[in-house]
Amino acid sequence: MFMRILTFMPNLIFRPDWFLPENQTTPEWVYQNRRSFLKQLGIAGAGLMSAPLMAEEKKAEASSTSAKLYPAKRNPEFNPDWPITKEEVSSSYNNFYEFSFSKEKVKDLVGGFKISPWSVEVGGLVEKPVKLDLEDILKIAPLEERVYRFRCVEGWSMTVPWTGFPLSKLIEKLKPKADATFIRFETANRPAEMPGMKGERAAGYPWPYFEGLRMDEAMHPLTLVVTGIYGKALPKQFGAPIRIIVPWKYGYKSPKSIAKIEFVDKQPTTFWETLSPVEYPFESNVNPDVPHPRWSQATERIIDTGDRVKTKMYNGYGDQVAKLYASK
Ligand SMILES: Nc1nc2c(c(=O)[nH]1)N[C@H]1C(S)=C(S)[C@@H](COP(=O)(O)O)O[C@H]1N2
Ligand SMILES: [Mo]
Repeated sequence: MFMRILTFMPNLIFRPDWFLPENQTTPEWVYQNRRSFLKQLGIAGAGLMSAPLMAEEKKAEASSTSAKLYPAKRNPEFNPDWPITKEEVSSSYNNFYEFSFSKEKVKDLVGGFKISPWSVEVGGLVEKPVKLDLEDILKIAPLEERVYRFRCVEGWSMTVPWTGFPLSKLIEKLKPKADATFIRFETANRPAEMPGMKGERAAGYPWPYFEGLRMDEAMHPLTLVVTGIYGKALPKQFGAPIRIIVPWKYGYKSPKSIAKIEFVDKQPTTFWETLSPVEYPFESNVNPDVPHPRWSQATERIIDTGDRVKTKMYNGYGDQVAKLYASK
């Protein structure tokens, strides 16, 4: 009986059919509360559930899910020979222009950004457009921890333990159509919560942040959906609650706080490419031999030690990804 009510609730309409039944994930006390609430009102009909109650329930589900998920087991297969960058340093040196143009300030400006509840809208060339709640996404595949190197186009780098799962697992669930050759991501567009989107300088940027990948790049086993770092849920400055990580490309190809995913049949434009196609082309694989028009890419600075080291082709992931670009 109760499950029948659930299926009629408006915010569950978009839940995909592969989503687990609600009662496998909702703490028992939430059920008890909801039942007695209905009893109090003397109703058991469809469509009468109050919105605030649903929001509370989502919050409870989100926090209980999060507590169970982290830390995830580290996958030893992905462990470059570099020391992990100190968390204090990487979490206070963030490119997230929606909040600030200054890397040191981002962490202090994310407080008003609401990351729960969170959903991702999926559309374009896909069998069935859906709106996925974060909790649904977290059930697609087991989370694992992978230590990856990360190289920003500005010439700095870090090595961090991300928690997530291969983007390919999500794409398989979404069933893009055969003519989908690219995937496009869009970051949440919330100027009221993102102070960096306001002001004169911000007005020159094509918000919201958007990025894209070829479908074979998106399906590559190194490409991750990331929801955590350093053994816990992503802090907001790292792109909470869900971002993409593509370790062989410059950092801007790893969009944060994803709100939209679209499958398309033409190479999409990107935020940085729109601003300067010569400096930030669509492909943007890490390559020490191709200088940025304004600086060399031959070396990089490790953000916590300050050491300057040689940049590696494909950021050190050539053995895994060079074949994607072999025809060139
Ligand atoms: N939405 C959004 N995503 C973004 C950015 C941004 O400004 N907005 N900056 C990019 C750049 S340039 C880099 S280097 C990385 C930084 O990620 P980190 O703060 O987790 O190190 O995020 C990328 N993703
Ligand atoms: Mo970057």
